[in-house]
Amino acid sequence: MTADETERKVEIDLAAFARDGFVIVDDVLPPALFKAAKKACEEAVEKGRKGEWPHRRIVGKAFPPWPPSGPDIWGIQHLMHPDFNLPIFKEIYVNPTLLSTACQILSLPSPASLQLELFNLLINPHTTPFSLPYHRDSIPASATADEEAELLKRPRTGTQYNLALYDDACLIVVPGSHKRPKTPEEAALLAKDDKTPLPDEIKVVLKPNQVVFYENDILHRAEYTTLKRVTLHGSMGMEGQVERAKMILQHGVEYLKEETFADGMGEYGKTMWRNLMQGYGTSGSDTLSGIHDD
Ligand SMILES: O=C(O)CCC(=O)C(=O)O
Repeated sequence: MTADETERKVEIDLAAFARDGFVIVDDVLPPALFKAAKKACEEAVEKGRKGEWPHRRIVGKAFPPWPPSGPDIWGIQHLMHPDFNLPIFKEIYVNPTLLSTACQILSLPSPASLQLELFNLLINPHTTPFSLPYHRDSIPASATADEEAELLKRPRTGTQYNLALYDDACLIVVPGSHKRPKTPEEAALLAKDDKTPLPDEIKVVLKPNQVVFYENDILHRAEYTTLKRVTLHGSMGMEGQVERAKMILQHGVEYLKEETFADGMGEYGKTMWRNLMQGYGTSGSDTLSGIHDD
């Protein structure tokens, strides 16, 4: 039996996901893999902090592209890059609990209908607290309420998650805001200060080895203190999402196109990689995407 046939059955609360825009799942990685993930992340963080790895989220900038250097870092990009030399991240990416949760959210019969996407690490800045403004990942802050309402009707094409290896309370969301435009009160508050607390916002509090899957167009922000944070951040799409595939593969990700990329990722991983490459190779589509290429 291969690793990807040993699917852990986690029934997520889909009604809560639809209502709130996020869902938390416990005990994601088996104990040995969880331990190994922490060790690999220590190495990853060291490479990132020392500047031995150039693909980093730089403090002071919320969204890509990030400059090559800056005062501090809040994330490390492209964990599955062969030059990063930590192949365990590929094993984690195809963890059965993560894949089966994504399938339930996307109403897919099996991980063979998923598209491989990106895998990054979110960490605490070590000297310079930082925060992200309120945003929706695929709708500009400048959109009017009518534009937001229209864009929020698009069918879901993928999903994303934060998998905490240590306690994490950085992500802040307004539950239910993935289904509606900003209220006039929210719009007025954010026009004055895009990092201001909004009514009904909550901190998404994760214990080690808990994952939150969330709608990328939920109104969300984040606050990063210097308290330890080591949280894996991944996304997966639906097979055939050509625009998502193109957005992912457009800049600086030649490594993903290598024939051998999915070696060691099991049958599902290989299929997910092929789905991504087929999507990328397809020209022209009116499919709507819905992610920034983070
Ligand atoms: O740090 C987080 O949990 C949120 C990150 C985020 O909002 C983003 O990358 O768009």
